[in-house]
Amino acid sequence: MKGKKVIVAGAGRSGIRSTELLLRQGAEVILFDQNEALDREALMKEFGGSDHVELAIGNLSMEKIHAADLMVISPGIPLDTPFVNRVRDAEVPIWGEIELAAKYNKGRIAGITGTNGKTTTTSLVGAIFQAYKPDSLIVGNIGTPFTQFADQTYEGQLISAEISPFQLDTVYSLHPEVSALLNLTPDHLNRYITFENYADAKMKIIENQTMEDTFVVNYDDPEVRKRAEQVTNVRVLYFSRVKELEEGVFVRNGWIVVREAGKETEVLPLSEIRILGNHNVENVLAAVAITFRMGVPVDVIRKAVADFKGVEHRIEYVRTVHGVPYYNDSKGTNPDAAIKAIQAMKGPTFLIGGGYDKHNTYDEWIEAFDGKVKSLVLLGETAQAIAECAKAHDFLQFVFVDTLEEAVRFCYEHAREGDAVLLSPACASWDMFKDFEQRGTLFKEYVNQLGE
Ligand code: UMA
Repeated sequence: MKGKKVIVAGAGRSGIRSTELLLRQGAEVILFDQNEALDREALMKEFGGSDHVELAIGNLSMEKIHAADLMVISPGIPLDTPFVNRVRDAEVPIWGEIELAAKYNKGRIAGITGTNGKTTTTSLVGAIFQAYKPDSLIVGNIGTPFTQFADQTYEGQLISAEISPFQLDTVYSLHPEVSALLNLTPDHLNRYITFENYADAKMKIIENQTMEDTFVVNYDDPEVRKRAEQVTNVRVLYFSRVKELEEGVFVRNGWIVVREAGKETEVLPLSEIRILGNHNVENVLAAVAITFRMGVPVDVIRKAVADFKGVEHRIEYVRTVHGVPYYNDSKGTNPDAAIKAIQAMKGPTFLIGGGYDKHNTYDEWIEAFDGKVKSLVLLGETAQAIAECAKAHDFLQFVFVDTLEEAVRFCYEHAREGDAVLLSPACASWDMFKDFEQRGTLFKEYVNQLGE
């Protein structure tokens, strides 16, 4: 990279870490962001006033595009954005942030994708790795860009990486030793238009794998299994929550069992798992399959799984006020994830939903309410569309609010002892918040401010 001119598109987490990596490698960087409101001074401070980085905010000139050797793009920037088309037309190569990381990585990657459960599984795999080798890394869509560490990794280092489809769109040389596809249901259709395009993006995770490598696959998900059956370049290792498999990882008599080449290993009883719901059993099965295949000893896997308490913003218990428990499931950013959360609720629930419009449909989510939702508190861009859908399903107990704080207050005033309050929006957060983490953190703040 020495002396190369690189445009980094997007000055969020990925862009900043990519810029730092490129500077370490001797490149000249133009950091470009379309948001005119960005604080230039604060941004430059990130790079210690380096002379090798220049900011381009708002607009990227053709002159700069033509002078560039490469553009590294952040995952949140759609690939059909006009400036990206101009870069492509100028025949400047476009790498995603993960591609840049993959070029420098020396470690052994477990790459995890899927519509839901990615973050929990990536965290759990990372926790198991770290219990085995403390300097193992947890990176990717989970919030820590891979570029932050990629050029400092060493041979044999274990890396648990959550990879989103946006990231997979722009990788060419990523080569996980073990990849995993947890499940596939429609999501991000505003960007992919069809489910097929979205599924194709996810399948890119195995593109560079060989028969030496492993593709861990959810046997119980028909969309995933259908695609895995066509795969010829990599060994497939199935896991199933409901079926005893001839080969693979499954549950028998309340125990997680690995069966390979006629040999069986009992890993741990389900009773030791602390995270709630069937979907989390699937996440544990995936994590067991991944770490077992990567050579982590079974006793280490068992202890790390039993110690794992779950992830922030996933059906996360916040606090009980007046006998009403509050749960933060801000990561319920699509109907399928939100269905898992409502299924995990045991009694009457005040459900806070709505947000950024990803062009999803809400019918299945509303059907999954199953008589448990006492009141649906709606906010954000999709509030009206969800209300229309609710009416079509004869569910009329909804109210509209303007802010998340107002939603919390409404629940506080109306919920009675024995009810629960759940923020699980079934939508992304980008209409009102920076990201789902900010939405979840604010929710917790509002809940923690409620009087006894
Ligand atoms: N920007 C533009 N033009 C655009 C769009 C964005 O200039 O058309 C600029 C914005 O002004 C902003 C920057 O790009 O300054 C944001 O870049 P980004 O959206 O790629 O965000 P990052 O902070 O780099 O975060 C990204 C992931 N975000 C997205 O994929 C949208 C984070 O996943 C990830 O944790 C982080 O990289 C580290 O790898 C978040 C996410 O919501 C959590 N992911 C989606 C999901 O899980 O469903 C895919």
